[in-house]
Amino acid sequence: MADVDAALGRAGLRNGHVREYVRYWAELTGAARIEVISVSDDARLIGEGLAEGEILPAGEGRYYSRSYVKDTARSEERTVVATGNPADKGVYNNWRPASEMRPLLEERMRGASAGKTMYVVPYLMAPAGSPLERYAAGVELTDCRTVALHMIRMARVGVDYIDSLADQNSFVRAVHVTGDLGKLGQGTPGDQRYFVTIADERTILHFGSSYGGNALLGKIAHGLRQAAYDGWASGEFLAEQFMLIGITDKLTGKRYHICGGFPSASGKTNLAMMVAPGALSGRYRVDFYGDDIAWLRVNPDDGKIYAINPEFGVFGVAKDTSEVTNPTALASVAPATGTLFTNVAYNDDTQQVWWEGRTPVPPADVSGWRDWTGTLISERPAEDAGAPWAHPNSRFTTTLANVPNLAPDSGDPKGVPIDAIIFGGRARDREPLIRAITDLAEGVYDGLTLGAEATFAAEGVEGLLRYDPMSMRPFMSYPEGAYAAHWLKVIGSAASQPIFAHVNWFQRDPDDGHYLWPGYRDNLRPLLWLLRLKEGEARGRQTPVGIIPARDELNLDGATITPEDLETILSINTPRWQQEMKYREQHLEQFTGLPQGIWQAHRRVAAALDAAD
Ligand code: OXD
Ligand code: MN
Repeated sequence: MADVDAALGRAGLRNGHVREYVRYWAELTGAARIEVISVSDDARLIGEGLAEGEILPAGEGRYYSRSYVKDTARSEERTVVATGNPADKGVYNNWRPASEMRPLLEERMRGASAGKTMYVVPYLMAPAGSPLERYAAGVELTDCRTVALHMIRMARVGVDYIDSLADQNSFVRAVHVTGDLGKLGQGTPGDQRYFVTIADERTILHFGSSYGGNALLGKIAHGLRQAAYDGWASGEFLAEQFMLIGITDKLTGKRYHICGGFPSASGKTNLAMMVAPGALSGRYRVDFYGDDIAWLRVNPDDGKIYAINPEFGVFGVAKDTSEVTNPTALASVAPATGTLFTNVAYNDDTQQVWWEGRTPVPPADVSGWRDWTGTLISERPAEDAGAPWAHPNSRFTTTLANVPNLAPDSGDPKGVPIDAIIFGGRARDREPLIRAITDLAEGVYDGLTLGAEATFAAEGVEGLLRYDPMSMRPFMSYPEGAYAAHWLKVIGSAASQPIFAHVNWFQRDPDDGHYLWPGYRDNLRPLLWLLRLKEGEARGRQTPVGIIPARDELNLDGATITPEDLETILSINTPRWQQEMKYREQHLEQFTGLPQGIWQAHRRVAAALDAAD
């Protein structure tokens, strides 16, 4: 049995509530040793991980790890939000009673860390001094060293964050136990894994994975699920899966901030790390604040909405990251950045890493290269010859400080004022390049009906989206009707209202399938139009689904797009929209207690489409 008090004492951890919490879980999980982690432990932990073979060197100051083959992604089916109140059940939160889940998780975790070290990781999911600091502190207990290394990159980690709490008991208790990964029946009816947020007890219990999305508990479980619940319960803030950027007009000196949600694989990280296209870079600069989470509150002093990125790093998808799609990301994972790569391809001889899309074709000389499962490329069986070298969900983990265009004020505890909130799906038709929405209920309605084309087309329901409200479907922690009402209340209380917009970079030509809009850096152009519209410097064209740019209002200097393609992405296909409205109605009908304002917005848009027909 670990000597908990001695370990906590050595680390100078005085918070009595934390000490009691660590003692309880150390005993239950049977951990052999306790180690309290601060950021200053990084080099030592890296050295130990290398010595144990848990991580491999990936060139100067970069590291590589492979996860268990059946443990490479989040599992939505095994993820549960539990509370003591059945009224907290929503459509997407997989609600279960806390009284059922806690004993279940304790049973799975009992003795499951025997012989292992339990790392105590005190962390803060906010810049220190933030007005939301009391929701940001947590202590992750993990029996996996690589998870501790990731946490050091993704959160502010150190004992002081937890010892200096005004309310010593106001921290999230976040317990991660890996379990015996080879015996958990991942994806089978006997699946042993459970990823549970007991939201009204501010306790997270994750068992059965060491993949980041399941195991870095500060990020998704705390930063999104728990924080969304806290924001609702306190009435104080919103926690959303949003990117956050700043745009500076160097000519006028004005600075703007935009945040927004995009379902997976809709280009959120690329947008967050965007640099201005060459022809516009003399005038505009884009600054990065965050690519995945924003917490939003209204500052009572000036009535503006302020956003912070609670994270300290980026846990980005490697696939398709290249000099063309995201040069900023590549610079952020350059040598000497301390980056951890997971499940990309790795070369034993050269310590290089590679993933699909990094270069147009894989390295020609395959010697030394292993795929993400650890199999030598040269020895893969013939039937696997075309299989990807990297896992599609392979990742890079790097700190914000490594992002070259990190905003100079990114650590400002009060956050930055928000001018616009955008939602972006992935739609091959119907959705124009951008449509602006000036009414709050209509903006929230648009977020609730956000979606991306998924496999539905293959299943025969052509044009039906996989709806992903506000891009929060996997992270919803309370009922959707209350979620919409909370949005209306929080944003509605701001004296200075943001403009909303829906964007779509993915329209295609129905005949040859080419993308109509060049995307990537050029995505700045519609955002500049949106800001000009808000400033009253552009008027756009009102349509039933929002205001779209008049053709001559988009700054297209240096852009390559044909007049025909431009025409298509700046027009509204009324019959397709009318079809979409029927799907939306079914989608919204699932949500009990949806505010009347949202239904009114839906009916207004439907009636305007019918009138335009
Ligand atoms: C996610 C992530 O799964 O950010 O959304 O990792
Ligand atoms: Mn995410």
